[in-house]
Amino acid sequence: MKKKVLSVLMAVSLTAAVLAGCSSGGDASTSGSGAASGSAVSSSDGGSGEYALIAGTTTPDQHPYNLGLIKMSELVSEKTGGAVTLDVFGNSQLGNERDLIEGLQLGSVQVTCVSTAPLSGFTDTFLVFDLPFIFETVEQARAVMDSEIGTEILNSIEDQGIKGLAWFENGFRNITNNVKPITVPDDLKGIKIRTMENQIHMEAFRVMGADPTPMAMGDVFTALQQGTIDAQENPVPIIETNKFGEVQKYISMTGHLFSPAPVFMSKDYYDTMPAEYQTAITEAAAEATPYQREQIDEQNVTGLESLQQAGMEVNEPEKAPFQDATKSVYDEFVKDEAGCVSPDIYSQVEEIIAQYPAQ
Ligand code: EAX
Repeated sequence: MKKKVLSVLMAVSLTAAVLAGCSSGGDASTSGSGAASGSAVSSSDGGSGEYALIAGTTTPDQHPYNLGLIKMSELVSEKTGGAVTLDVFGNSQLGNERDLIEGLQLGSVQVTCVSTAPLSGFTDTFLVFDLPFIFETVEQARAVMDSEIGTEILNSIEDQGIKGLAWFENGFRNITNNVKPITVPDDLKGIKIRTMENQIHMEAFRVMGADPTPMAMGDVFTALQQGTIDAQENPVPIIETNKFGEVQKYISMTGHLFSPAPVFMSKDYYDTMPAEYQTAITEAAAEATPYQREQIDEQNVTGLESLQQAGMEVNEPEKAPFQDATKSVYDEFVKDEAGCVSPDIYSQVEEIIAQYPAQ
């Protein structure tokens, strides 16, 4: 009973604090997602369990991150007879992705699902996923996430209090902007593009002549609306569920990066739970994964249709010129140095990719 009260109280106070902060323009309503801020979505009857877990994401309620976590919530409640529940707070209500990762360490949130890019502030082991065009197909990406090295990477930051539970997915990232269709790298010259806080992503856009601006997700809709940035890059489900079609004219299907989306849990909290509940949580996360990836596959199609219906102009540029233009990033960032991709991890990932040649 004590644990439940504590985690809910912390979440409520954190939400109140974040909402106060959010009123400075970063709150859910300005992200165009339209979802009410301060609202949790879950299958539980409001955390009546002995262990009431709080999950935070930056994504709207209808995004597959949240749908996957709700599926996980249903499964874990079922497996524990309601003793363990999971409430999901989307739309950056509990902070941006860096805040959420830190929240796991501080104990203010117990679960999150984030892109790997912001992890560059905590560790280098996930950086391999930030190399432009390292994956050409989702099959290659899934093979790596579900491999031994993928599991090693997922579990690589337990010493920082962050336990990996599963590899959900964000997907292949595409560029939206208000200036012109992006058909060749030169079209990016001078384009002010929002990126995640990741040194490799920023360099990839810099070498193509763009002007990368790292920014928290909760501020992107307003920045696009006000024209302080011209562009952003994300998978279709993120673009559609955040209603970026309302403030962006063009979407260019560059597929320049693939974002995996690890589900993490606070290791301190996990370690306090009875073994049977720990098993229930790890099983629920694993069993929710195929469903979550199906939702990404589906929204990649339905989301693009609705963006086109909303008036966005879609173009599919040849990838080769962009691959050639960003090759230098590999020389700069695959080396045995801090802030770089470990050559050992890189070669293990490349070995797996080679087993799944793109058609
Ligand atoms: O992880 O910040 C981003 O662009 C991410 O793709 C999003 O928050 C989901």
